[in-house]
Amino acid sequence: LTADSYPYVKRDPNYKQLEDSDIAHFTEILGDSKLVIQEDLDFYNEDYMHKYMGQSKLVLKPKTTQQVSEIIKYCNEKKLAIVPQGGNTGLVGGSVPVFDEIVLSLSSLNKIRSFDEVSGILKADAGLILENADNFLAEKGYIFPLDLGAKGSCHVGGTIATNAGGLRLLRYGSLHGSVLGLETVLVDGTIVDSLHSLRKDNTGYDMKQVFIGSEGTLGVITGFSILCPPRPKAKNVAFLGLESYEAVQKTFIEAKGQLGEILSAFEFMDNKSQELVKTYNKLDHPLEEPYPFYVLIESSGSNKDHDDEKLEQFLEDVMEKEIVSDGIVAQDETQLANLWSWRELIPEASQHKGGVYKYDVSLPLKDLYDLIPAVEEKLKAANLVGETDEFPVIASVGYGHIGDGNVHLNVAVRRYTKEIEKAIEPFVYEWVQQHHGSVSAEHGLGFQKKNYIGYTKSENEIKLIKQLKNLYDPNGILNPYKYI
Ligand code: FAD
Ligand code: S2G
Ligand code: ZN
Repeated sequence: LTADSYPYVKRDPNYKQLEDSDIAHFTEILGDSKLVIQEDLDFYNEDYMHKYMGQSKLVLKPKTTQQVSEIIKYCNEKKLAIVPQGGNTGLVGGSVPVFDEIVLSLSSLNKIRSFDEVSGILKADAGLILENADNFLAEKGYIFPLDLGAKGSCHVGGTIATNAGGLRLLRYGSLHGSVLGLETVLVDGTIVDSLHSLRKDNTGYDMKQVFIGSEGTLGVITGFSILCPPRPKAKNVAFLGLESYEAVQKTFIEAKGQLGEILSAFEFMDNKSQELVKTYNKLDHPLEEPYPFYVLIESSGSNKDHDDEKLEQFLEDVMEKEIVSDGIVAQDETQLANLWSWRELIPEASQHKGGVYKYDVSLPLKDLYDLIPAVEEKLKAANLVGETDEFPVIASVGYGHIGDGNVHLNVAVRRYTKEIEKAIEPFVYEWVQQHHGSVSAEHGLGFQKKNYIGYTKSENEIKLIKQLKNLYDPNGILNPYKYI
């Protein structure tokens, strides 16, 4: 989708058009023309799903917080619109320009600032890549309290800006709990250093919380302080086959009851999502028989023998009770990674034949999977689903984080068409609203869901959010056309 195909959005004439004098000023602030990029901007203009394409003519890559401050202050005074950008792996079109907004990339602001080996508190620049943060912590015997399939590219700052949930929220909780402090730059250039190292601090409003999940609309996150847990010494992964979504829920209850404190992930996948991965990675599936549903369970603890025994007992029990039909336990690191890949590759596999319509929703666990057949039916009724190229839709698949009540519906397509969008939206949002869910569990609102917050938030909540946005960004230069 490029700007002229956005029927409901027009470029706001109040935003200044970029001029040479602006670029000269930015070059002076950055002191290095390599940090001022005007060529080959497709990577920065296009989102991960190749669904949104902006037309920015300028990418700035500040290396210090001070440079971020001077850039933003200038842009605010001149009314030049900006998109703060991390690893550009966001999935709602929030990280790319809609029109010609300047891209403020944090990729050059990526240093580790300090690590306290006793408390496990890490302080670093926002542009630190998630995997680099976790690798650094691994050498110290600690783990980053967040993991997601984009870890090799996404920035920690970006995960905080989107309040990403990920594969281990069940064990380590949300970033609202693990982030202890932020360094942020406001539109007037003010640098707010609240990089505290305190687990408890009840002195006044907890201001960092408004930036967590603000998606670049309130200020730019330039640094973070986060509490990291000790790295588990023992990790196990079991991959199970089940006959029904009912059985998935029963297995979840048993896993919580029998694995308790060592349970670190509980992911479910439907059969069609595994079919997509099989076509994509051309490998045999870990389980011989096909099952309607699969569950990946990860345990993480401090004593391998203790954990092995607990997991074995749990598996025997759920098989005996015929809740689970089949299952294997990873025998080594390689097999553990391989089993995870059958869950982590679903996003890529969903879009590799053309594109994907993604819906990341929270629902009451009992209704969680019903959304998928409901959407599939709508698409079939519109005669859009089929095996051959004449049909744009390949399959609707469901998978996600059972422990968080969060399902990912991915409609894998051969091409994006208006008919598909009309069949799915606003049907999917109305369905989620009727079932008292959230239309965005963890990916945020961005550009894709800008008009749908009302399906989850009340008018008064939206009013408060708008008041906050006007207070922090009165000229609306931060990530315009998105969020609400
Ligand atoms: P970007 O995509 O660059 O930006 C995302 C948003 O944050 C934009 O609105 C941007 O303006 C803003 N932003 C970025 N950096 C800053 C900053 N420093 N200050 C202020 N605003 C900023 N998400 C989940 O929650 N759970 C998952 O399990 C998950 N799995 C994923 C798997 C794959 C394969 C992929 C591609 C994505 C996945 N995601 C998941 C999406 C996830 O939200 C993003 O990958 C990540 O959180 C965004 O980080 P980023 O650095 O790429 O930010
Ligand atoms: C996940 C990200 C990708 C997707 O895999 O858990 O959050 O397909 C998702 O939505
Ligand atoms: Zn997810």
